[in-house]
Amino acid sequence: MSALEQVDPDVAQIIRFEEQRQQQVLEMIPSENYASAAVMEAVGSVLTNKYAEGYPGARYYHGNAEVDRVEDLGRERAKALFGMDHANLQPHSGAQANMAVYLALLNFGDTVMGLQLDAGGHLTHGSPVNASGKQYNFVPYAVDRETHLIDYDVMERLAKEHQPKVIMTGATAYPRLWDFKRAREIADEVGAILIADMAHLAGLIAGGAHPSPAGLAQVVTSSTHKTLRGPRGGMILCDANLRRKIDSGVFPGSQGGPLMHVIAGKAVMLKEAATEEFKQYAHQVVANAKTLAQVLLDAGFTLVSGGTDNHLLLIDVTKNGLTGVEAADALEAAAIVVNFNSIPFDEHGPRVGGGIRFGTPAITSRGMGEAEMQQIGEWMARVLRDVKDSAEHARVREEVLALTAKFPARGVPVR
Ligand code: DSN
Repeated sequence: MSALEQVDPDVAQIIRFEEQRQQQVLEMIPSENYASAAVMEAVGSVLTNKYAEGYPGARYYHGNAEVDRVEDLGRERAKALFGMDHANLQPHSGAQANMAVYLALLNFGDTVMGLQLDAGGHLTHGSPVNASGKQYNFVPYAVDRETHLIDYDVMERLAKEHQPKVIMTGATAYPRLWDFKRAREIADEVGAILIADMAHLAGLIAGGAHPSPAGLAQVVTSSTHKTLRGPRGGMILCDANLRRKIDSGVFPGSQGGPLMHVIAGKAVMLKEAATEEFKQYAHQVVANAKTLAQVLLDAGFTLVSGGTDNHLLLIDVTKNGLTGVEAADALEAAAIVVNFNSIPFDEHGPRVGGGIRFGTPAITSRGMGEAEMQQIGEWMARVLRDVKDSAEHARVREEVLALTAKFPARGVPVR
């Protein structure tokens, strides 16, 4: 019996059930993935016991020789992997990373540009319900109504009109490539700093499957658990001249003691992400998403932007007479887990959504390829044909479980 089972059988049982769920379903929320057993071992280590406010070599506590080494190792790996001058691995999440960067670079009330929420932007890119939208004057840019692509001419016009101090690029629900070069040119024209929030793309960028913002964005923020497959957390990379400001925006600006066990997990993830195997995974994620897009287009679905260049897809389910919630509920009954999501110019609120968002990172981590994508696209079509046909959902579920049994989920213990 494990220590956890002995001390707290209730929590132990919940974890066992969640292990089973993660093994059984097709996990297709594009921001989720399977961290490796090595990453989880580091995160579950005694490093959780250590207070280490400050940075390596300049802490406010003693006894930090070992945690200094692990944070330095991780920072060096992050700089090498992403080709940036400086790395800060302390943000507790991607959202914390963004807020720390704003604090470092802006005064309250300053103007910032970010992608509008229903066009795929993140809450911390200026949503009025988020502290970012309350503390700073965000001017949103959107996507083109027809193509659903970011219109850089509009971004340029808005930048000239509003003179932002910072332009935020990156998204949570944008299925196409970012043109960081063009964004930097626009930022330079108005004297703004360019930030790339690469949370969704970090693994693709590390593996060479999406253009890198390095050398273009002066600051890059990210979470570490999406395509990058690390522990849940955040990080910031920046040019050398911004190092002091960015570090102080994190600590003491917006965080206290760093989570050293999670930083150790990030260091492990950064080693894994520098391997040839990771490059193959990153390219396979994109190839799988493109195959899935084609199957769904052939089945008559309407995809936001008409397809994908990265790891994620959005179906406009209003074209099928559905809301995002109805579609996501039906798919979950068939063990296909996606999330409901706003789509560009959505008329539903964000708690309902006119679309579903899904992607291929986690299923690619299990070793699935294009043959499985063909099958998954057909299952999705069968489920969405009639979201009330629970007998059909149950049939698809059985087929899904037969498939997932053949592809062990990375890092999930089989008991
Ligand atoms: N909630 C994350 C996502 O799912 O994309 C972004 O922080």
